[in-house]
Amino acid sequence: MEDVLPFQQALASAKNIIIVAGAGLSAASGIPTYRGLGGLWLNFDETKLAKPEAFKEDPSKVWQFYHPRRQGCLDAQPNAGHRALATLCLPQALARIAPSLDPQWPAPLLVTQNMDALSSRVLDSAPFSPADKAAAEKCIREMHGCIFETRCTSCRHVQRAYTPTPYAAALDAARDSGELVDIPVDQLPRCGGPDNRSNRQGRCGGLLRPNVVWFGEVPEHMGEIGRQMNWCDMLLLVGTSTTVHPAAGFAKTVKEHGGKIAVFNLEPNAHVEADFTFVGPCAKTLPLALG
Ligand code: BV8
Ligand code: ZN
Repeated sequence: MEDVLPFQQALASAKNIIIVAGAGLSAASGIPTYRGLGGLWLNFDETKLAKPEAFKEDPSKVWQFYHPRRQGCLDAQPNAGHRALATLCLPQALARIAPSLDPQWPAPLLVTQNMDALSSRVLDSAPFSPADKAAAEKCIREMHGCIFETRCTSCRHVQRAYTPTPYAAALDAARDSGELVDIPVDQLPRCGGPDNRSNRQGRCGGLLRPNVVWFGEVPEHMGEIGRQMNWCDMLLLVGTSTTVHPAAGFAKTVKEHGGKIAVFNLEPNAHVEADFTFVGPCAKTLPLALG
């Protein structure tokens, strides 16, 4: 692994740090990445499923793509890479690792493309205290949404819960059949649950969708992220192929403003002019580099 000292010296003089994480960060937690070996998309065609038109046309099929993934994310545990990044968001760690941070911007922005919420869920266990959790959570931006959230296509009510897909009896049956089933739309997850046709629980009964950002949809927090990228002088790209926009363009913006780039990946990233490249599983390289 590349010598960490020059990177740590650059961190120590950085004023505005941003971390952009991708599926490689959660690989050690058992969640398949999208591209590359065993990539998720290899079995599904992203242009056919992860987009609003696909949901409009065949919500049953799109829900059958997300339902098992939500369970997979629920079963996954955060890894040492999530812990190392969360620690970097803590004031006490920053005082030691990055003492030159701009006081207006006291902590890194942890921008994750991942929908598994593992960068938040890692804060629910040791060594993090409730105060640590409160501090670190302020840094996290789930730019591609969260698989534990559903959004009602009628009233837009968003619900987040670290549970399996809600109101999913028909999805469970389809999954257990091992076949792709044409589930009638009124048996798909509905706003307020199956017994809510009469709006008894104050929810409308509308069709729910996974509250993730599909292709062609605007990612979350893009205004803030876009602005902060202009001030960023140290960008950490962790476990991302930088093939999905707009995240794919962040490194170029930082470079254009004279910032430095550190890549944490299983292989060097040909798309990025990195100043530091740590090749290896980021569950190992992050704790070593952020020491
Ligand atoms: C938008 C949720 C406009 C759904 C996802 C410009 C040019 C070309 C195309 C476009 C463009 N602008 C927009 C587009 C269209 C499109 C796009 O980029 N298409 C691509 C395919 C070309 N983008 C959009 O539509 C986006 N919307 O641009 O709106 C806009 C923008 C800004 C402001 C206003 C308006 C919306 C994109 C969101 C799509 N949703 N996911 C779902 O997952 O079901 S994308 C999906 O890919 C995931 O979110 C994932 O995170 C993301 C990126 O993939 P990675 O995370 O990088 O994962 P990948 O598997 O690719 O790579 C893993 C990496 O980790 C590899 O490098 C591997 O080597 C490494 N690795 C593996 N194991 C480890 C490891 N590294 C370290 N340790 C390990 N153990
Ligand atoms: Zn509703």
